[in-house]
Amino acid sequence: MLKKDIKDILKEYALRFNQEIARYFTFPQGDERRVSEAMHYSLTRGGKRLRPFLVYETAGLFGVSFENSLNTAMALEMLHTYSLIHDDLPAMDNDDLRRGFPTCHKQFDEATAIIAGDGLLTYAFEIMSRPSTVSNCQIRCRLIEMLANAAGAFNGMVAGQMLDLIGSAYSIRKDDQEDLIKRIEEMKTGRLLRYAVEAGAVLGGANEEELKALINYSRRIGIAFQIADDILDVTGDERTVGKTLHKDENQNKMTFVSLYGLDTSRQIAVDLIQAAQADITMFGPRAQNLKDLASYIINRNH
Ligand code: GRG
Repeated sequence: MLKKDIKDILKEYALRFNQEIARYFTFPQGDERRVSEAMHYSLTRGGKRLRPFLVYETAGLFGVSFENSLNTAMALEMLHTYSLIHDDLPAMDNDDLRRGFPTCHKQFDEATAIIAGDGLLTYAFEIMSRPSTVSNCQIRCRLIEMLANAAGAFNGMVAGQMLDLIGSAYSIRKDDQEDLIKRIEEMKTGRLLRYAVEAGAVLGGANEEELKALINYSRRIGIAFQIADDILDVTGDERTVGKTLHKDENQNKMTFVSLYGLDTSRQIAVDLIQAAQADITMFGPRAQNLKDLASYIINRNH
């Protein structure tokens, strides 16, 4: 039988995932309905669903079903979507286009977009705290703490965003620039990708050795993902990527591409992906989708 392409496997998962979103929404009758609509708008306009897929595939290594990984996957996608809404705001990246559609503040208004982000962030934790996410309280608390840590201000996504906004990479020695860029990218983009894999492993009851291997895999794909994003910013097609491009260059942002150029950056990403694939050989053919996804991450066009 012909092997299915990872792009199609991801699309099929995204379709299934998208069909479940309605179950997570209620739209109040009063004027407050507007914020639910804005949350729903941003969650349902496009999105590759990479993070949910990573949760599903990693948990699947240990026999966890789609249904039993769905709450964790959904909460993570909501949290990711909040970060995109806030990142697009005029005070941050000031973007009009996200996932090929008007950004939340363009479709609604700025204040609504801010609280839609807040709403998605809060709802993510409500979903995680539900007994249906995982019946074992200890595992549930562990997953919630891990998510707060990955998204948070000390060593997580919010910290990465702060560093990125300060944009201090230009003011330091060249030798230290790569370290700083890696730190920003590991926190800003990497921590949620890592959470996806780690949460899947915890849901599946992975042992220490398995968890370590999966964390290594996720850290490497996290950096490669960001490098691919930086490359797309320079070489991509705006209609396909679905967001404004050349922003890094226009904002004079320090990235792997500005530091090393396109070819070396591509090579660094390829090496990372090969190492990530080697990290998970212990899982044998069951991890084929995770291996293929790693390659897809650097070969994607959006
Ligand atoms: C506002 C606290 C706060 C954080 C924002 C995630 C983030 C931090 C900013 C987004 C800026 C950005 C474009 C980062 C590059 C990596 C990234 C997260 C890309 C978007 O993820 P994809 O490609 O997007 O998985 P889809 O739309 O497919 O979900």
